[in-house]
Amino acid sequence: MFNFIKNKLQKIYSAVTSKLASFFGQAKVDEATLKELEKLLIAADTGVKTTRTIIEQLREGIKHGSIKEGESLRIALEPILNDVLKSGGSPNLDTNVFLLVGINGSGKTTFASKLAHQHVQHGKKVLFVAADTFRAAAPEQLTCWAERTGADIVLGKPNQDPASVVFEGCQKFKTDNYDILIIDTAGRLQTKSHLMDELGKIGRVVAKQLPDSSIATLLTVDSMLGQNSFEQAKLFQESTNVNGIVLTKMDGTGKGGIVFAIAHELKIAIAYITFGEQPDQLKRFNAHDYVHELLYQ
Ligand SMILES: Nc1nc2c(ncn2[C@@H]2O[C@H](COP(=O)(O)OP(=O)(O)O)[C@@H](O)[C@H]2O)c(=O)[nH]1
Ligand SMILES: [Mg+2]
Repeated sequence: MFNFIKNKLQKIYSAVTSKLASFFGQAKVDEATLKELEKLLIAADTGVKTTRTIIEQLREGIKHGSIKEGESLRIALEPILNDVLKSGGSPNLDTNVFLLVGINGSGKTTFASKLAHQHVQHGKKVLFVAADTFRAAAPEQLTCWAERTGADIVLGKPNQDPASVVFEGCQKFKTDNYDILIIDTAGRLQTKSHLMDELGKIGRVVAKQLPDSSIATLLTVDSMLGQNSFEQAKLFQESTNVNGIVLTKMDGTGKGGIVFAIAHELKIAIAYITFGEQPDQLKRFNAHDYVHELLYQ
């Protein structure tokens, strides 16, 4: 299974790493090299701002003589990239309540089921709350996942106030002694104030009903949207206290740079990455491993 996951992730790295390798083989690294590297990073979705930060530090390295040839460029890049990822902080995922937010289609429900699968595998009793009462097909989708993963589910009625479904979910969580609660929400974005109202209400219900629980609010971001996903992510960030990002569909993008742009520009840590539609295609994001794979694979 590990190899399978590794092969899938390989695709994420390959487009960038094979190009990076040609830089690391160079006998001399100068301003022209940095210009080329800058282009590569931007093309890999690293974002203009984040790329500038990285290139600026490399330029200093050349100036001070610590970067002369390809291998020293590689050695210099590792701590620089690690620092970029560190700017997002590190999320506390040792929690028992997960509130999933993000726009429609970003992968909330799929992630919910993967997270449930992981916890069920570890012997936990998992309850889903289908608080997306807006989309007719949403409860069916989650019910189907609940059956596949062995989790239980609390369903809302069509157009029921999502916060009241969450209330029912919290009650069941307490009375039936569940270990993990996963709340799947709708991703409607008509207006910012509507989003804030809805998420605020849900958050207050959870905080009031489960005062002793630790809650992680995770924002799903579709990695295939590249920089376009940032504005949406910012809107959620302003509407609710996001603890971590779930970067979804990493199997669909050959552009591994997006993780740096997210951490650096949104200042939110990446908690998980997902790379397919199967229940086990989910990985806790490890910054050091990610950087190491990019540079040394
Ligand atoms: N390739 C790929 N597709 C994914 C991944 N995660 C979700 N999807 C697909 O993206 C679509 C939207 O996902 P869904 O979980 O329904 O998004 P939601 O609207 O935020 O709940 C579905 O067709 C999923 O199968 C992933 O990691 N990789
Ligand atoms: Mg959904």
